[in-house]
Amino acid sequence: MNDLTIVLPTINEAGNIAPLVTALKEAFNAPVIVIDGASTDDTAAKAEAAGARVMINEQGYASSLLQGIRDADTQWVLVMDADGSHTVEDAKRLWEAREDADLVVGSRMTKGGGSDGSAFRRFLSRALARMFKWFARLPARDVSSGFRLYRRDLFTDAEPAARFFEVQPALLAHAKRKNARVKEVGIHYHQRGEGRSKNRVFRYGLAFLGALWRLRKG
Ligand SMILES: Nc1nc2c(ncn2[C@@H]2O[C@H](COP(=O)(O)OP(=O)(O)O)[C@@H](O)[C@H]2O)c(=O)[nH]1
Ligand SMILES: [Mg+2]
Repeated sequence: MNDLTIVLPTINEAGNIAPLVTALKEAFNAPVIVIDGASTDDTAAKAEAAGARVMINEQGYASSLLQGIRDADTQWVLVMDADGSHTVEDAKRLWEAREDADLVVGSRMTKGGGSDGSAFRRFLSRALARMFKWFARLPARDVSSGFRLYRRDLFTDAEPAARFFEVQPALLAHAKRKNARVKEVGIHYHQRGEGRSKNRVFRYGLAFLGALWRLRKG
């Protein structure tokens, strides 16, 4: 399976990263790149010891994700969270769904998908999905999911005006502009393992609304 690179954006995931890298290497026999936002714990050392290549990017989540896609040299790039929310089993299901697709979105909101997130987080992601559906008509329902398999050559020129997690709907808009074939596959979103979420509802909520405004009726 040499046409795949796995990209894991991280900040302070020392308690989660090593077993994930090990399990991914075992399951896929593919290079794993950790794009680290200058963790203050030993995420980088643990990732390297487990067999990942580590790159530092302090420009935020969006820049890290795009760097991962650009720096890979394989046909496919799988991006997932490194905190235990996304599982290797679901990663395999995304990989198996790639035929006839340019982008496979791991979705909490299609058949077989679900989430253990707090009721508040579930409400927020559903509200976002609904708003983007009505105002931006993106090609997937779960617009904020960060669990995705990208056909790399369609995304190397993406330059979304995004810094944080709102890069997710912005990349769906890019896929739409490119007439990419988008598939949604049900995944289960688990509570994170160790450590704390970097997501801040107010700050990132505003960023999502800004993205919605830019993508309206796109
Ligand atoms: N490189 C990088 N990774 C990030 C950044 N913010 C979050 N991450 C990683 O992105 C993934 C999702 O972030 P997380 O904090 O769990 O957000 P949540 O899942 O929405 O609560 C995790 O693997 C984080 O370590 C960032 O600014 N830069
Ligand atoms: Mg998380």
